[in-house]
Amino acid sequence: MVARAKITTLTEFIIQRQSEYPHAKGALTRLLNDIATAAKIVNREINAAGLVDILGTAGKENIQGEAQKKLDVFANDMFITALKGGGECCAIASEENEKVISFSNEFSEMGKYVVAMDPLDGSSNIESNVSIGTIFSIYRRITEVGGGTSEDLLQPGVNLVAAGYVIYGSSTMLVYTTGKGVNGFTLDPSVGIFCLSHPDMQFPAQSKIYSINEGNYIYFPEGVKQYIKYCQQDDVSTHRPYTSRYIGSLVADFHRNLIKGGIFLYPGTKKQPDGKLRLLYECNPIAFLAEQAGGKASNGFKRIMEIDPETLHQRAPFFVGPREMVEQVESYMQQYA
Ligand code: P6P
Repeated sequence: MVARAKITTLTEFIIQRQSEYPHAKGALTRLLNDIATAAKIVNREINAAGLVDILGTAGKENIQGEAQKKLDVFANDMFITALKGGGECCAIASEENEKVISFSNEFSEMGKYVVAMDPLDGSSNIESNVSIGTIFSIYRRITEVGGGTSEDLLQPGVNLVAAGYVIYGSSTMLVYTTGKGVNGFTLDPSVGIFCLSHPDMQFPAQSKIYSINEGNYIYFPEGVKQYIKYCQQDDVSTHRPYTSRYIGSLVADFHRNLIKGGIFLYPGTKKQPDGKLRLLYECNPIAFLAEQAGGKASNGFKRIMEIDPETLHQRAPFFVGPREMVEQVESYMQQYA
């Protein structure tokens, strides 16, 4: 009889880890499970999306008889519904909503947490079947009573309680941290359970990938241009020239870099001085994961997680990956500032 390796499910893992937080009463556990539940529903729709296109008339109306929703709106609705129904979250900031979504029903007002999320990042890639993702981050609320407000959400990344992403790719994975390392769970679609598949994720010791949209080269700051030249120099002792890899989907690019080793860069440009990525629900959660995996995240001059957000959707130049690679970019940015 071949002994079957013990599978640790996401729920078991969260509960096991909850015991490490003496003050925890299970609320964060339930909140993380609410997010995982919504992710499974979104995953099912994403996998079916292509079929709707291929089969034409199929999916003309979804099971509720509603017109097929755009996937990112569908994903947004799913996460909002799950978080509102779970009672642990009193407000959400979403890439899809201009203002804070405050839950002022008596059930959710008691929620101790708020969530900043990008429900379906990179959704423009869905028709080309490129991996896309959900990015989430969790803060403790600051206000005492009532539905959450923007005050609860406009917190620096250093205040994060938890952060993670779901990548909808060749397999669907949920990767998250609560500040005690990074762990990855792969969805077994046959039973709808996330199983621990990547314990204690760390950037590899040697990294040789750089990810940047070089189509914007002429608009990059000089420090970034110099760094790209550095990546392309021939120096065996530092594994250069590096390999260039860019998917154009933040979660997919970051996940590959975390597994294989590499830096992701989305700098500010002459056209967009603060870059494209949003501090609250793209940069901060990815930065938290990167730091917990032994890496670093910077805007070129300052630790991303120490930036005090002023508005919900503010952008930030973003350099994230192994510590030494990010520090190399920072040195060029500061030298050519
Ligand atoms: P560009 C996707 O639209 C996204 O928000 C991120 O997922 C991705 O990293 C970035 O934009 C890609 O932007 O300008 O290179 O197409």
